[in-house]
Amino acid sequence: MKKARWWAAAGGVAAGAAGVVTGELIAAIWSPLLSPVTALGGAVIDATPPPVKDLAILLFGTADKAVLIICIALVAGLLAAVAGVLEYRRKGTGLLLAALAGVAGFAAVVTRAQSTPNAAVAPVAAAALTMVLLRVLCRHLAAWAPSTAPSTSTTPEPAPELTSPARRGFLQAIAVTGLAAAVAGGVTAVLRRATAAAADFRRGLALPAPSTAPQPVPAGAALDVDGLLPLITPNPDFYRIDTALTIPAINPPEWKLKVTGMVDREIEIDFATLLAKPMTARHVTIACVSNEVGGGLIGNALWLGWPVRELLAMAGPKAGADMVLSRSSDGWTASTPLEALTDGRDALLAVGMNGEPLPLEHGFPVRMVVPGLYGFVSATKWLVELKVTRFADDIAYWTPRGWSDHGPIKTQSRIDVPRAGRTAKAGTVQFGGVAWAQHRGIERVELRVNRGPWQRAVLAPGISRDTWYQWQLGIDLTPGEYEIQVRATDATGTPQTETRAPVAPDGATGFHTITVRVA
Ligand SMILES: Nc1nc2c(c(=O)[nH]1)N[C@H]1C(S)=C(S)[C@@H](COP(=O)(O)O)O[C@H]1N2
Ligand SMILES: [Mo]
Repeated sequence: MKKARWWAAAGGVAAGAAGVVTGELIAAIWSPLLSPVTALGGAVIDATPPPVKDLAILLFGTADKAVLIICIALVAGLLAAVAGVLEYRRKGTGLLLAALAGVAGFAAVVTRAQSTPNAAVAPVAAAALTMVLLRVLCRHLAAWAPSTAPSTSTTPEPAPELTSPARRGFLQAIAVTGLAAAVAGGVTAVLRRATAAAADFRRGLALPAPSTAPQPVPAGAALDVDGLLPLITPNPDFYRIDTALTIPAINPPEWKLKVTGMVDREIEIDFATLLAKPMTARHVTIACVSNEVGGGLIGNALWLGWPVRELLAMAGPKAGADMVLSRSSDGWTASTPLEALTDGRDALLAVGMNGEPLPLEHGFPVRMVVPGLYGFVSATKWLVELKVTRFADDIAYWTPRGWSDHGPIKTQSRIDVPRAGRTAKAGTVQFGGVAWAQHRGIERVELRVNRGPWQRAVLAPGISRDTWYQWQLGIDLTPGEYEIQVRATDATGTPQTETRAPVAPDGATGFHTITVRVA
């Protein structure tokens, strides 16, 4: 039946639309700065020769982006229709086309400058869903109108039974698919509107220059060892941890920070007032309590912000208060010792990260950064309230869930070079990595081979005691397999704990241990 081909095309379009829209929805929730469609659009723009670009701007003016999206939608729709027909004719061929489209989306996403690991999920999910729906729809269609090889059959195709259950099955399947696509599209549009407002404001935001300049990075702080991670972590590579299913989108003109609780006067400041305060720039390495020994949930950035102690001083904490419960716009809370916010360390109401406004996923427009404390008790993103209180009276998000109410960062060290399990060349094998004990500083890093004597590594100067330090050591090794361990000693002279402890309730301990094969 000829009409079946049209139905197959329609099925392809429905499956493709549901897949693409679901991908956009996942991106809106999970990686709001980069969706598969915007990534493809960006890739197309980059690949367009300048004369064509100029022509497009001449023809469409500021509508050029909308025209591009419409073109992408038309091409995608056409491809989806073809995929539907192919899949109906021959099982697997339409799926292959959908998979190829998924690969294109994936490639576009991962090669964009603003790409993050999160962003790669959406195109994969979109392609997978499209393939599943395509197969389901084609199965229903085949039950209703079995496809026949075009020329091998001499008998005319039997006329499809218009009221058959198979027909109803197909029409229901295609209707449900279309409806799901429409609902997902609606939700995406709502999320996008909020995110777009925040993202637009962020793009246009010029951060003030710091009144208190950052500590200079000492010469030699970044060691020249192949494979070491950068001393300052670029924003796209910065680890992200939070409980937010959708990244809160806060438009700064609507943002306020309240100071409440045990204070002489409750106060409230808005974003413009905050930005007008004298800003401090500081390198601080923040870390997650859930970081396993040797793990990557740690990053070092240059933060720009107003010291929390100044805002607290304006409110006047009452005697007896010992904790500040900071709250995010989505209700998450952290319990920070009042002392850590007032003892002169650079605890900041941060608005900038590595020279740009905070990325949305890192707490735009304002977050806390407190040197020396794990993020779960200090680094509140999308900050909206500071409640001055007592540990005896208030409880933070993670505390009833098996985690401590206090969280000073434990001294730790990590071997990044050579990668675990790699084979090294016999001779002098280069080892390198990082060590951290925020707000105490690192005095020494040592390595040992097969539990032999500790050998002192070259320790690079840290930017400050609030940041991590790089280290390196060359060790002569003959062919064989070795166990290498690292240990750091903080600047108070206390070596890191050898006893292994799990991440809960207040941070892992133990020596990072790797096996190196030397050949
Ligand atoms: N609003 C909010 N802020 C939060 C969290 C959260 O779940 N919600 N998680 C905290 C934890 S556990 C850590 S380790 C840091 C991580 O900050 P990052 O995602 O910018 O690296 O944010 C902290 N701030
Ligand atoms: Mo964390």
